[in-house]
Amino acid sequence: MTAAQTLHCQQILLPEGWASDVAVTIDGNGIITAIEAGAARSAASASTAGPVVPALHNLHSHAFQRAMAGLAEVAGSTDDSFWTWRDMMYRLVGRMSPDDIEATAAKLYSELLKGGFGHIVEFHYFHHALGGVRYENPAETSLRILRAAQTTGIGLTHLPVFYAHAGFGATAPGEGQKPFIHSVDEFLTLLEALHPETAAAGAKLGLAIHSLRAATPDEMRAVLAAEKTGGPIHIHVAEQEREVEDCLAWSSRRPVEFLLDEIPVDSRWCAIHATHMTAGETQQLARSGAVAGLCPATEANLGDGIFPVTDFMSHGGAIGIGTDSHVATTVSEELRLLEYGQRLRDRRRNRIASGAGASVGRTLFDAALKGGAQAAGLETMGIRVGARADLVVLDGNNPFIGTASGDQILGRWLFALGNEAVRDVMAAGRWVVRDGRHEREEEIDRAFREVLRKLA
Ligand code: NGQ
Ligand code: ZN
Repeated sequence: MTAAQTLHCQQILLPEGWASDVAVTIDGNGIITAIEAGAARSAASASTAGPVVPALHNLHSHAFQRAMAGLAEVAGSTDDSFWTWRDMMYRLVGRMSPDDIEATAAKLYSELLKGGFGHIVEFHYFHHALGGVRYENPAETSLRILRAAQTTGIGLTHLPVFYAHAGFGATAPGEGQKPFIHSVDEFLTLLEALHPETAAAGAKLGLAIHSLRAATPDEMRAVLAAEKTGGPIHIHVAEQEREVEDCLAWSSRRPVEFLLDEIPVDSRWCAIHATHMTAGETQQLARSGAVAGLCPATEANLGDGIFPVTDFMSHGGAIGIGTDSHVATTVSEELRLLEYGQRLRDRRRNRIASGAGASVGRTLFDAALKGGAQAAGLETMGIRVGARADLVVLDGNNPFIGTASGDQILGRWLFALGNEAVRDVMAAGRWVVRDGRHEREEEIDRAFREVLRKLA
């Protein structure tokens, strides 16, 4: 609980557009209770140091992978791929303890807040110790994720992941995958145990199926029939061409085609990556109501390919952004790369724009806000009455930001600056980032440094 407060914002991005001289009132629970236009500065308890935009939702994260970010950029052979990276990932971070996972997640979440994210959707599959050895509490590592979110103040949608096999046709998991594996019953027990825990932590609960590789259709149906989260459902799908080939060999259908045929995919769903689709699949996925969960920096880093954003959006498809393996941790980097991928493919400019005269930055930002909130299972989003006060204050002292108005502000931040444009971040009514520093940065760094020393 914090005290109720009223913030005066000289420029602010509201759901209906940019507005000036707006007073935002936030109650002691961090919920916006009033938004008043034409307000005088003197009526507010504080004023912001620059333009205010809503914090975005980060719809895809494997927090523990932040510990190895930047360390896999060494050639193993001339044929390094997603699959060789994955082996390296199992090796480098597969032996992390619950303490290590919590410290790494806290570091990551503090960085994400500084990058302009106010909410994280954690796709959590690291359930057990090395070799698949069970912890005394089956929810141990999930609880560490909840704690890390509370430490940093970021909003959380927790998605425990069902993972059972190495590949199509229920092949046995490799040694490196054993810390991720559940039977259907074990998984449902975990979900059940997490209902009260997530509620107590103020987090949302949903679930994920790791991929069509990791779960059989029967297992997926059993999990979906029994789960009672009411939250979002995420799945990795068609990220790599080899997954498409393997899926075709196994089922004579492509992954997205198979998923949409076999499972009732709707707006509760988020298809992570969905990189490799035919035009027909793109249209069908858009029409299903599912969000496409795009992670542009990781997709570039892993050599995945380019998602058909322009096509997908032209069919009404919803998109959101995630930072996945966390080689990038900022809103600006992800949105910029998302647009640049389309430009590099088309050899044209300004691809993701809602029409002539539309700002690319604004189109990207609005789309990621809407799709991100949907994929996080939140009913409300943006700066409006009833929503959580998750606000980003851009730096009015920065000459680029201070002289810009309206959508130019997003253009400057997303295409020409980066985190130096982000000054203060409020999460649920609390200033967790001030002047580019997280309020608990020192203790978070101390614990994280220990993890890195141990893993080295
Ligand atoms: C993951 N990551 O689960 O962490 C995956 C790699 C897999 C990304 N796809 C492992 N970026 O898909 O099997
Ligand atoms: Zn992922």
